[in-house]
Amino acid sequence: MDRAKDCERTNLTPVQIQHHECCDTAGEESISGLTLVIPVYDEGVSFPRLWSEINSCVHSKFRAIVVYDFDQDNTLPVVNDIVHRGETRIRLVKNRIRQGVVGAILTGFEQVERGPVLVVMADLSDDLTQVDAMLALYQQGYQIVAGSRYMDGGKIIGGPFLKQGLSRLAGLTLHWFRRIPTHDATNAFKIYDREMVRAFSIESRTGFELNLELTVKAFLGGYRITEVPTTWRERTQGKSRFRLWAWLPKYLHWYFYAFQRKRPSPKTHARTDVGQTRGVNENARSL
Ligand SMILES: Nc1nc2c(ncn2[C@@H]2O[C@H](COP(=O)(O)OP(=O)(O)OP(=O)(O)O)[C@@H](O)[C@H]2O)c(=O)[nH]1
Ligand SMILES: [Mg+2]
Repeated sequence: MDRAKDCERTNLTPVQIQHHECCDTAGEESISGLTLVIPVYDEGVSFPRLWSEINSCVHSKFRAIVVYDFDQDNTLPVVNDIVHRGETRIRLVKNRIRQGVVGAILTGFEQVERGPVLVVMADLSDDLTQVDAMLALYQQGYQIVAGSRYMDGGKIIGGPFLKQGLSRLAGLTLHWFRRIPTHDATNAFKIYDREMVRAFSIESRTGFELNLELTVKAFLGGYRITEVPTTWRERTQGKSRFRLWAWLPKYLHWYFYAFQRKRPSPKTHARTDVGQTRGVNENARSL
């Protein structure tokens, strides 16, 4: 399945599109534009197709920050090649927090002053056809817009049975029994409001439980969360670095953490860039 083909576009080629739509330079802070944070670990084979899908599917103004851990990573020459061909919206940044995907994602967040940040996996798993719709919801005032595999219209193609089963179970039970406003709290593919993330003291250190931590803290803090249906597909190239058994206790920690009392309190929750949300959640506080 090639998502680039799914995305309706004009008859521009990706290269033409880059020049046609380009507005931000990657080196500048974008106040309102979307920033894609893409952690990579040897994704050189997948990256050209990822970039082509981004160009075909994302019609909104964006810039991309690709975060790598080590200088020999085979994604680097591929991204450098894209840059040398004149692309100004993409930037390579070395993980400066801690080896591993959490440090990489947080390094990406650090590059952004404010506005929407979308975490995108480089393994072609995420549904880029939904990015514009997700951004539209962010602009309506949601601080998390989750890609959701487990709501009506969402889908999973492939992937290990046990991992998907646990993730579905967690997402659905958090929605049904805790009323978290997404069916897919564990999904990495989410837009986060940068200022909201800054209000949290992040405890995840190594694994993808970071997604659950951020969602649970946002929920408990009274931030606005919504979701759009997305299709997730298993990677066909490269190697998964997901460590189910090592990370499971951390997932469980954040799962049960969600059942504590909500603690909204002042100040942190009003998005100052969206008139309609200004003043909402005035009782929120940092978690
Ligand atoms: N910088 C950095 N990126 C990483 C690291 N581990 C994984 N990534 C990237 O994070 C994204 C997701 O990694 P995967 O290993 O596929 O993990 P996953 O998507 O949760 O797991 P699967 O469902 O098995 O595919 C990919 O873009 C990886 O290249 C890491 O240690 N450092
Ligand atoms: Mg993956």
